[in-house]
Amino acid sequence: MIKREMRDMMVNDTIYAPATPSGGAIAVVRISGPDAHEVLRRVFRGTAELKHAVMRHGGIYRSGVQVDDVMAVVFDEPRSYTGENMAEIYCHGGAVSLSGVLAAIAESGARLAEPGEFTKRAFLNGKMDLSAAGAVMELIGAQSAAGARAALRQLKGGLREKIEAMQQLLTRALAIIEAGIEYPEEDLEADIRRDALPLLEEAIRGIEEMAGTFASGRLLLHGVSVAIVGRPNVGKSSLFNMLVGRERAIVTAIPGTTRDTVDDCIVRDGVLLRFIDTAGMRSEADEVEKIGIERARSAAQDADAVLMVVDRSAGITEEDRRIFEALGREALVVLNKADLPAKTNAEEARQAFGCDVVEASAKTGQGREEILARIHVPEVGDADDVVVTSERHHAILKAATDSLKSSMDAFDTADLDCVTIDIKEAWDRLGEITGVTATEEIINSIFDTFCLGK
Ligand SMILES: Nc1nc2c(ncn2[C@@H]2O[C@H](COP(=O)(O)OP(=O)(O)OP(=O)(O)O)[C@@H](O)[C@H]2O)c(=O)[nH]1
Ligand SMILES: [Mg+2]
Repeated sequence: MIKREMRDMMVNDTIYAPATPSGGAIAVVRISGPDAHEVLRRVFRGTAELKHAVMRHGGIYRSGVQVDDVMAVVFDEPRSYTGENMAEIYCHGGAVSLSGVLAAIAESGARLAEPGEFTKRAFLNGKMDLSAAGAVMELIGAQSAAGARAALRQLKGGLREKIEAMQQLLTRALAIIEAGIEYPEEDLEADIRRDALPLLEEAIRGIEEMAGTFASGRLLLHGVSVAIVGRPNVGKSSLFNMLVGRERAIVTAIPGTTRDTVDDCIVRDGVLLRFIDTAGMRSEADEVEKIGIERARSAAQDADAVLMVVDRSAGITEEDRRIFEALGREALVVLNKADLPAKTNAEEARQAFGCDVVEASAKTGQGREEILARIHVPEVGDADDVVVTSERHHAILKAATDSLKSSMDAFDTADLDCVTIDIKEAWDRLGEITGVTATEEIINSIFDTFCLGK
């Protein structure tokens, strides 16, 4: 309903946008809307007639002057990304030629698209459901192969299929219960229970299972964050550089070098690991350093894993113990500077902290593999399964489960009207994932996060 209203509002204009980041050899400009082919014809003179999905060579002209030599293609509605008439121009990526092409298009009756407007139109025209549309951005932003695979799964409609299967169970349960409401005199209550409850139970199980994949999904897409903490000068930044494989953070012999958190990623076994270097923690710090220490603390709280760095050549100090206690969570203790004479050892550290310990040297690279292997990566499900990757979807699944549980409770009070209200509520919540029941506000908020030209 909402979808149709939104579509009616936007069908009448034709939009355009560059679809590629600036600075490349080739830039792709997209045009979509009822006049897309017309707009292209006004600016393009090709060697042959434009035809659905056939690439043509030609020039783009602005006020009679050629601004670029390009390839162009048109797509007939509904056989296009957006479901509307579309055109794409593959022009040179130089700033001057590209802006000439864009100006020519703008002068021919198209308006610059808003971020995400192409995909929004694809959604409104029924080319993809809302979960697939959201996955487009996740795919573009994915930083690991596994994350990209998870997004691609959703793009192909994997999540929609599961949601629709759950909604079907609820529809069947509703039909049974509503029949009972219509014929109250027949005293069908026992039958209704027998037939409807298993459907609700199955739906709850299915939805909870989906919600349970969020831990994996979050990991696949956003990776595992690993905060590196410890007192000043123990070699946190050196270790950080050693782990990410480049000189990213500043290292000096002066305690208090790192003042703000710095992060960088690597991909290991298909999973993204995001390391966060932090300011050394100490009590007598100046104003700036204090802020840095506060950030270090919150990074350590929020991270999926913590590396607590101790200078093996200095031994375990009171300050190390205090920092560890303040962490209040498990960490992998790294005894750094293993290339220097030792003042402590792994056994002693294990006893002092009660944690897993690795001896390493940021200077020689010793211990890198061991650290990476011991970072606890929570069990990641098979990336080829459908996994929930979005916080919003996770919250919706939780809310739907709650509604269904309360519908089961309402059964006990034998108030069938209440039961159906809760089931309908759950059905609607699920529909917010695929978009059938999403409000205009929800739809807009999703596309607002998109990049231009997508
Ligand atoms: N020999 C040796 N020196 C190291 C090693 N790791 C770091 N260092 C030295 O220790 C000093 C401090 O290193 P940083 O990496 O800046 O230490 P940090 O923990 O980040 O220090 P802050 O940012 O001040 O908290 C530098 O002089 C490094 O060269 C190591 O494994 N072996
Ligand atoms: Mg540092």
